[in-house]
Amino acid sequence: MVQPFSDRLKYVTHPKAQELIKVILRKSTNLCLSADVTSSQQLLDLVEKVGPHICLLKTHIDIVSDFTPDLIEKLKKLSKEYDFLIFEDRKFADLGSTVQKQFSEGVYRISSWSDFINAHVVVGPGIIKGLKSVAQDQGLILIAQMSAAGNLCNETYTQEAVKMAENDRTFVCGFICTKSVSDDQSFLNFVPGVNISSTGDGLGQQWVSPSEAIEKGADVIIVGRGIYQSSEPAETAKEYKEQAFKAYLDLTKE
Ligand code: S5P
Repeated sequence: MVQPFSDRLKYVTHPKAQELIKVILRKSTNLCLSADVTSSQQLLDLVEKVGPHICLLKTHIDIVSDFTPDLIEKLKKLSKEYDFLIFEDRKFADLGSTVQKQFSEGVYRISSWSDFINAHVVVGPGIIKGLKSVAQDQGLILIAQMSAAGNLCNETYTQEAVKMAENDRTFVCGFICTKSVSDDQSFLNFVPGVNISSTGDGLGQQWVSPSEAIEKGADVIIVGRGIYQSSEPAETAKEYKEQAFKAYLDLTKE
């Protein structure tokens, strides 16, 4: 049974997840924009337009060809102005000792600016320990399922991901999944693979509608091309926001 966001605040313990729910309630949106564009200006222009409609901005910072640390400062400023959090979709997937460096060092210094990060669980719990050892105040999202056709996250894999999350509630705050993977109301479900006008991209991605994603257990829907490839990204984001939030309200209504 899905609980209203206001009730979820009683169960969700991670401070970043609590912060996210408060943003969702303040702005009446559970939409995350996946801003997969490849130049700083495109990214800033997109966020300027879509910022008012989202609770969360998801970045792939390593696809921005002209990245400089100044971009992060500008994104942080926009996140304050428009009231959203930032999730760097780095999908860490290596040994604890390697991810420590990937998370905190290198060009991107992800630990210095992200609110949320994610990781694959194929490596085992050492990855969680490694990331946690250099985290500042981030929430970790474990990839329990994937939206791509033919992916290898079977039920056993998914349940192992859930167990790893249960073993570290001070750091893990939710899952990337295609449907609800746990009855535990303290974890948030972030569901990618959402698009209103198409069901696939010919490269394995599988899309469902915002309401289907919510009915399957999404707390937050993640939308990329559906928004940034639109000729009117702000209008389109508003449409996704309204469809997803209405579906959530319908589902949680007494
Ligand atoms: O299983 C997944 C996990 C993720 S994080 N499937 C996904 O599509 N993603 C990400 O969500 C993917 O890397 C991309 O950034 C976004 C989906 O973009 P869209 O254009 O397909 O909506």
